[in-house]
Amino acid sequence: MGLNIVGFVEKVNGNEMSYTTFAEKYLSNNKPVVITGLMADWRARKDWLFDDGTPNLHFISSSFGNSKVQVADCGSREYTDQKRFDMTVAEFIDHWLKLSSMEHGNLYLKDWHFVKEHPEYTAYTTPQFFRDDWLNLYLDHYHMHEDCDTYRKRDNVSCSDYRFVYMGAKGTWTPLHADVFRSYSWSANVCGKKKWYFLSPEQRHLVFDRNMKNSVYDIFEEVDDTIFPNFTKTIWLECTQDQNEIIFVPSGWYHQVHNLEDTISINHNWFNAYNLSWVWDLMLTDYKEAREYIEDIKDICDDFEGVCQRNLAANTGMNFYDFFNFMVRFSFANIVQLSHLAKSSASADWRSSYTAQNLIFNLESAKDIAIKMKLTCLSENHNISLDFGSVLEEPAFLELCFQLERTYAFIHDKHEPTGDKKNFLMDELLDMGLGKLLSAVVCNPENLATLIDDALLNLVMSPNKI
Ligand SMILES: O=C(O)CCC(=O)C(=O)O
Repeated sequence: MGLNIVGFVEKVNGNEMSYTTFAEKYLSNNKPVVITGLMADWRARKDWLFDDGTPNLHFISSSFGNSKVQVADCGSREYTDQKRFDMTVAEFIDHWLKLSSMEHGNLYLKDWHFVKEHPEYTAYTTPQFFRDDWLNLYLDHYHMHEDCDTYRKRDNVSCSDYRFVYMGAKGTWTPLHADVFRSYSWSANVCGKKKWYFLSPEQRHLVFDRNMKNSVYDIFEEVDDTIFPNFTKTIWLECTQDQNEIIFVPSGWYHQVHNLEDTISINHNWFNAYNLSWVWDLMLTDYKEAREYIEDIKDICDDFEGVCQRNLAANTGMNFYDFFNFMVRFSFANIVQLSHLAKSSASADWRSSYTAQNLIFNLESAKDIAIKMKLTCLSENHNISLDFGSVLEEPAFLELCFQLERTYAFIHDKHEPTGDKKNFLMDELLDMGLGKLLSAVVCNPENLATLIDDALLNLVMSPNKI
């Protein structure tokens, strides 16, 4: 029986849509959309393609051939993914060039950390709609998971960012999945054509087995209804994405993707205030699973909670403490930016500006998650303690604050500030009556929620200090 396809993904011209409309219609409603008109001046389109729009594989091989990348064999399955192995880009392209025009490719280059490896080569600029990206902004300055054995085993680049290039001949594909951390993703076709099949998060349980452990791998193979009894009830959205089009994939939507032509795409995973709760909810589910898995050693384990957290990080890329550290630093940075805005704004109603509203929304959503975290976990016997004063002295934090300022200036005012970033932080906090925050120490989610409340009370609720 074929798939029950009930609709298509909407297509809009990105040049005719404001950021606020995108945020309200698609980020907030968690709805997929294809956006056109945003890739015209990308260098990747000029350098990586021939005039007829087909990929110039010789250029890519001669310019970036030494890069080590992961290649998936689309014809063989390994657990929940395709079998992957390492190759150089040159080896991958050699293989691709040997395919005859009639042959379908099986090798698919995935998750190439192109920006990280070639920062000097600006292949593209991230469109405004996808700039409010806390994940990559943070990873540009900090590691998500610092000092555990599992992290050291990974190579330097593997979890350094979530900005990727994908390249595959016609016929290559990606099995059914939802994205890492339940992040959003965007994927731009530099050339080629992709077919996407989407299942909404409300239907997610229908592609799982009775124990909710394994999900369907390929929606086009014979799905065994004794294992996946509800698969026949699923309803799908379909989308054909052409070259120069960017698709927005919302949080928690399962999707399977097929390259209908030789295709090169650029994609990012990201999260922000709109989908932070998705990230936390998934982490909690993964944590419970990691705990259940080793429940039988609980009584003989000295540090059972520590082992659970280590396994959680090994399985997913971060644990509660990593996420909490991230949340605290990110909240600090938003408070700094809000006080900077209050101080530098000439107008008395600075609070109603788009940037101020965005920063306030960020802090409120971080507070909501801190409250959720407080209700569920984060034992007291851990060694997290971040004090505002010391974080302000971290060079990486200074850079994070500056990048945050640039991000919202680009999104809301369409310009990026220059100027000396080192001047403002401490003095401005003192000027804004936030001196108390400098000695604040955050050890648990409750401290974080209180700190955010205090900052918002001082900056937003109190009479204007300007
Ligand atoms: O393009 C592909 O093959 C898969 C991309 C994907 O799953 C994503 O961007 O979330």
